[in-house]
Amino acid sequence: MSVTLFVIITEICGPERYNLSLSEITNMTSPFYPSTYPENWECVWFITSIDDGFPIFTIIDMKTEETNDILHIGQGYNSTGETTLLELFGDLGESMIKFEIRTLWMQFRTNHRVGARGFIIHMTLQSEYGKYSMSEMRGGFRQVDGVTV
Ligand SMILES: [Ca+2]
Repeated sequence: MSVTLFVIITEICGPERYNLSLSEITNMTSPFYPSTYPENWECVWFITSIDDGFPIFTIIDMKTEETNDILHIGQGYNSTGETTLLELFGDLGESMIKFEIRTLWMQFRTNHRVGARGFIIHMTLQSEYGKYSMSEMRGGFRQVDGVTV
């Protein structure tokens, strides 16, 4: 006797595509936030700027397992390692990240066992690059290239 399980990934990860504009703030969260995200999971999202501006992400809250459950942010539409700009994980305070790049991908990948509540991020565009001053980030964070934190 066999049992088949059906999992609808898009419902758990939320929308796959987000359009950022100058006039709106878009909320993005990890699956089930603020409840624990699933283990051995992967979500991929694509972010496009529909107005002429620069993406700004404000991390309102983030807690993931250090070094194992990682939010990757990269340039363009191809979520591969060589386009990665940032890897975020751990316990981050409220932090702001600004990009000079108009199209971004995000991937949240978790491993087995230890989980946490995940993250909530406000995303929007600003008309001028460098308009805001940045807060300090704590927790785990690796910067690759071309991003101001
Ligand atoms: Ca984990």
